[in-house]
Order: sequence, then C-alpha cells, then structure tokens
Amino acid sequence: MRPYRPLAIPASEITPEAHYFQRRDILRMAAAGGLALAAPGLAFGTEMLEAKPSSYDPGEDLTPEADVTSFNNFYEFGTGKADPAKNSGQFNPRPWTIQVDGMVGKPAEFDLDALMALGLEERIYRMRCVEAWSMVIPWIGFPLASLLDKVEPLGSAKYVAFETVVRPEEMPEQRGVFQPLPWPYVEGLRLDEARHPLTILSMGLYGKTLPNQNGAPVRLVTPWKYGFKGIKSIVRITLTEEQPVSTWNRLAPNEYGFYANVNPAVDHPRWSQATENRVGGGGFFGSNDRPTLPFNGYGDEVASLYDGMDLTVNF
Ligand SMILES: Nc1nc2c(c(=O)[nH]1)N[C@H]1C(S)=C(S)[C@@H](COP(=O)(O)O)O[C@H]1N2
Ligand SMILES: [Mo]
Repeated sequence: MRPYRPLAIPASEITPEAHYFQRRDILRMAAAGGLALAAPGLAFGTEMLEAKPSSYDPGEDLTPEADVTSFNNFYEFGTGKADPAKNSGQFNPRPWTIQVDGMVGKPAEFDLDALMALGLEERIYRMRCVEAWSMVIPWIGFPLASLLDKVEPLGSAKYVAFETVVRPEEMPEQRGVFQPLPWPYVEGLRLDEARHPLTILSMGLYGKTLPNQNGAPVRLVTPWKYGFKGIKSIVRITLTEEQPVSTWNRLAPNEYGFYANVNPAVDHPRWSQATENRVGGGGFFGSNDRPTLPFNGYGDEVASLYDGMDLTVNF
C-alpha cells in the first residue's frame, strides 16, 4: 500500500482565474460511442467532466466503476443496494441551485454550473460504509471550504447543516405509504470538519458527472467518516451555532453518532467495525477481513480535530 500523500496543489489555487481546468463542454455519453455501452453504470446520461488531477490518492486499486454505480445507499430511491440505480432514472438534476445561509455574512444561492466553473479536481478517496463495505473511488469536486469562504461565516457559526432535495414526484420512496426515513435527509459537520481540506463537495466520479444513484448533481464526501455522512443531492447548506440534526443519528442515536468517524475500536451495536469488505469485481460479500483503519486511514490529516475528545463517547 502506498502511503497517503497530501495534496500538492493548495485549495487556494482553485480560483476563477484557473480557467485551464474549468468544466469543459460536455460530451454526452451517446457521443462517446462504444465507451457508453461498456459499463452498466453509465446508462444514466452521465457527462464527461474536466478535472485537474490531484495527489490525493491512497495508492490502492480503484473499485470498478460498475460496482460504485450499482451498489448504493440512497433511501429516496429505495432501501435495497440495487434500488438507487434501478429507481433514479426519473430524477432530473439540472438545473440546480444550492442555498447557503444561516450564520453567514453573505447568504447566497449558487447555480451549480457556475460553481463547477470555478475548477474541479479529481481525488481518489477510500470510502467506507457503516455496514462494513468499502470502496476506493476517484471523486471529482472541490473543497467545501472554498464555497463556505464565499458566504463569509460569522464568528458565532460552529456547525454546518446539509439538506437533500425533496421531490416526491421524482423520488419514489418520498411518496410511498411507508416512508423509510423522514425527509429531507439531513446531515451535519462541525465547522472545522467542514473546512478541512479533505472535505469536498463532489459533482462527479470516474471522469463523469455523478450518476443519480451516487447523489447527482452534488454530494458531500468526508473520507474519514462513515458513508452516511455523505449526504446526496444537496440543495441547502446552513451555518449554525448548535449541533444540527442528522438523519441516522436522530433515528437510532445509539447506532449512528453525529461524528461517525471511521473507528475500528467502536463497534456498531449490531456488528463489528474492526474489519471491512473491499468491494470489487462483483464480490460484494466476499471476505470481510480487511482491517479497518482509524479515521479510514486519514488519521495523520484529521486526528488532531478531535484532540481531547473521547471518541468512544463521541462516536
Ligand atoms: N440523501 C441521502 N443521502 C445519502 C443516503 C440516503 O439515503 N439519502 N445514504 C447515505 C449512506 S448510508 C451511504 S453509505 C452513502 C452511499 O453513497 P454511495 O451510494 O455513493 O456509495 O450515501 C449516504 N448519503
Ligand atoms: Mo451507509
């Protein structure tokens, strides 16, 4: 395993001036010929994205794209892992705006395409779901901090709350009789976590815009935390003074903490978190014997955020 290398290109370099890695004009997969037909995960009209390569890369084998886009959690489209790919075809992620408000000097509504024009980079991150499967995914996005900077957080802001879109007409589980979760799906981070350079808003993976099942058109990626923090299809980001509600923590506080840092030493009440199953090549439930790393392997970068905290209490 190659050691994790920090980003060589500082986030501050991602400016409007850096036009050379702007979002390029879009190449429809239909125009990409045989490529479009190669993998089942591409059958959602995903578009090519231009992104500057970044040195965030754990140096591990990538999870095949077909697995990344066919084995998902996105309860708005169903509770089974295959449901999001199957049931998200009616979801239309364009055009899209994100409202950023709360304890900020300059609340604003951002058009997603305009944000993407600021420049994107590709980062390869280890991801791990609380249910013990893990993947290595080449995400495309930008640091959340660069968006937060634009709205000028007030000194009193301590947390960041995120909210997923509510569209019963396009999200089948939002119109069912028995809805599996309260909507909107919500999540939160402490402001310092949200501003950490590892935290990105992602608009793509594997060189293309996000497939609907992965959270189109924009989702959160916090690679040192369990997957449920990675809220999808975000429409609103609110800076708050109090710790925000998060969907899974509210539903089952003893099973899903607010922090949700990947931690092999803290088991989920119903299963061990000490090992994980790296998804790849169709063997989802193969050997569940890969040791889980503290902070998902990003401890050198993020452990200091939690100095002095008991992480078995703040799990
Ligand atoms: N809006 C919304 N976001 C969500 C979820 C969801 O059900 N709804 N599921 C979460 C969970 S539990 C996981 S593990 C990840 C899965 O992301 P992936 O399907 O892209 O791997 O999305 C997270 N984000
Ligand atoms: Mo998850």
